[in-house]
Amino acid sequence: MANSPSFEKLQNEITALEGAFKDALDGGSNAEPCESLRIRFLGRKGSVSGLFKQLGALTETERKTAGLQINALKESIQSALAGCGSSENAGVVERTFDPTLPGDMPPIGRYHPLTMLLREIKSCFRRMGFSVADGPEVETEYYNFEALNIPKGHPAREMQDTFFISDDIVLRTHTSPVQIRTMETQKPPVRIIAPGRCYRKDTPDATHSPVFHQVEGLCVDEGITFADLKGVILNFARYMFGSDVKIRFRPSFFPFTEPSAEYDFSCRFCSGKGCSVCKGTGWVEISGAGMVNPKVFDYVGYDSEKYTGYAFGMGVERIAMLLYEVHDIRLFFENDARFLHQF
Ligand code: FA5
Repeated sequence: MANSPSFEKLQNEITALEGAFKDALDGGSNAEPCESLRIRFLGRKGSVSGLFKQLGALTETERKTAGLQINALKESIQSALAGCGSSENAGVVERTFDPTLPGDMPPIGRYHPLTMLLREIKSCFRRMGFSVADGPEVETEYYNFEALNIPKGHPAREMQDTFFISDDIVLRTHTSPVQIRTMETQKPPVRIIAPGRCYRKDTPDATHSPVFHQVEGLCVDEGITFADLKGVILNFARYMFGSDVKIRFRPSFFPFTEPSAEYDFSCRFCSGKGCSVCKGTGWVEISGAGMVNPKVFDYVGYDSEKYTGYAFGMGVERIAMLLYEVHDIRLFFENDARFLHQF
């Protein structure tokens, strides 16, 4: 026998009420206080009670079926609201855990751009047969100055404004002391780089920081010439910046090299036209360099008649500025995550 229209209508209302309760429960930020839900659905004049009132219009069989359905719905609403209001959230329906939602990703760290660059530099020089040496950042005056042919009172000490820890202990002003420490413990041939932090009382500006990094290079053997130095630096420049980069050597002075030079790389920002990074010159100073002064060989007991060598000390931040197109060295040390996350 076909169901009566009242039964069909009631069936639709039961289904609709089920949906309405589920929506009210999943209300997100608009979550309704549970007391209000209880009144709305289970109260004396609430929706469930409204369904029960319609049973009188049905046949006996229909009434049995629909009565069971409404009771089942009432129980499921009651159990969903059970315990609601007893939590600290003052009556808001407690959210159920949904394992299908994507999780909250914790912020992920990354390597500092200078760390990545130092790795690249080491990799480049390893390929050219250099090994990596290390030395202390808190250094004696002997290694930082004396053994590099910079005796007390020598004007060259003024070239590097020094942080003194005590009379004869300093924060190293350059990585050159590692040259001495290496030669003291190793016989030629020597071919090392020594990356590390250096400290100077330089006033911070766009290209100077009181803490910065250098990569020292030292190569000593029989028959080493300035041409070997130029070849290695050109190779390094091309590895880092591609075949278009230009390098230039300018005469300079360091007490521990003779002859001495400084070398520059062409400015990538302005392609050599002149800008604030290269201070209008088209070139960025990268490093001091030269042939190891025989007097330094005397300090470490190398035979300066037999051996020659070259050395260089590059500023790592200057290379990073050129490579990553960063206009101000201070950005590398401010640890602003917005800056660091770009690399
Ligand atoms: C020296 O420190 C020598 N020891 C380099 C050297 C090694 C010469 C071996 C010969 C043989 P200088 O003071 O010029 O040289 O510094 C070398 C490089 O370090 C500079 O070219 C620059 O790139 C970088 N540098 C120096 N001071 C700072 C600073 N305050 N901030 C950032 N980079 C700096």
